[in-house]
Amino acid sequence: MLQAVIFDVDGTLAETERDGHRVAFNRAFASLDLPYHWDTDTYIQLLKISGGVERLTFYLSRNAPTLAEAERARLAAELHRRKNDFFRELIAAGRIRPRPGVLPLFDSLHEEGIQLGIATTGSREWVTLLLNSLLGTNRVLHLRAVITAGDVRKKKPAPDAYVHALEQLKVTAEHAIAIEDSQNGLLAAKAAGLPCLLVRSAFCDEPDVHHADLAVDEFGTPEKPAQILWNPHDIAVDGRISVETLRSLHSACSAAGTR
Ligand code: XBP
Ligand code: MG
Repeated sequence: MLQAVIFDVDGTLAETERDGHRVAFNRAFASLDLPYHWDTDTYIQLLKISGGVERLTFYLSRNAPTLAEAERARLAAELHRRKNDFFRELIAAGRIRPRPGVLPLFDSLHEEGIQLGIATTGSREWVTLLLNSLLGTNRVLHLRAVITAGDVRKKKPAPDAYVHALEQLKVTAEHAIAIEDSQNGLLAAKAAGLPCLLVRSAFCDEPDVHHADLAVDEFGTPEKPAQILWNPHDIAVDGRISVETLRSLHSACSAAGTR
């Protein structure tokens, strides 16, 4: 029986990479008068690297090769701190909105008594503010687990965030589903033994949707029904991802022994 659903944050709850992080990284570069700018194509490739600090360190190693390692680490940390300041400003300005259809699903899951959790590679420095902005304080109170980058040793695609979320929810992987938007997230959920719904995000480069147990382009609304990208269990998706969709997906995965 489905007992818990664990949501990813970036790209899943909201298009934060498109509307937030990339904009904030570029503002951080400008604030230090650095000659760097991450356009969409560059950022989509850099998103293959989990973690903002790791992304910056990689980029600086390629674009500022003469920097000593210690100086590169200091600059990456300073840029990441500034990025998070700018990202929090964007959140406070209401520039980050929930993906269409995600809040009705969140509410239905809670009404059905299914536990709700968060597993993100993002930093708690902004996750708490973003969750309150996207979900509202009442829905945040329904969250029984919020795992962020600082709570785990290894970031996605390692399974750590999902393993930790299951522990906090006191649920085993057999009784839960993960909802993700990207290749790294999908691999992390599968490595933790979870069936995974992929709601592909705007900045997600061609993920191998075939790792997902069900993949759609959006959560779906009456105005913009969900389009199926991959459906190996032949789950009925009537234009949107509902509690019934997730229960059917969970049952099919349990029956097929796929997790
Ligand atoms: C996505 C990430 C994060 C964000 C940036 O996390 O990889 O690194 O891109 O956040 P998820 P930070 O999809 O797992 O929510 O700068 O705080 O790392
Ligand atoms: Mg994500």
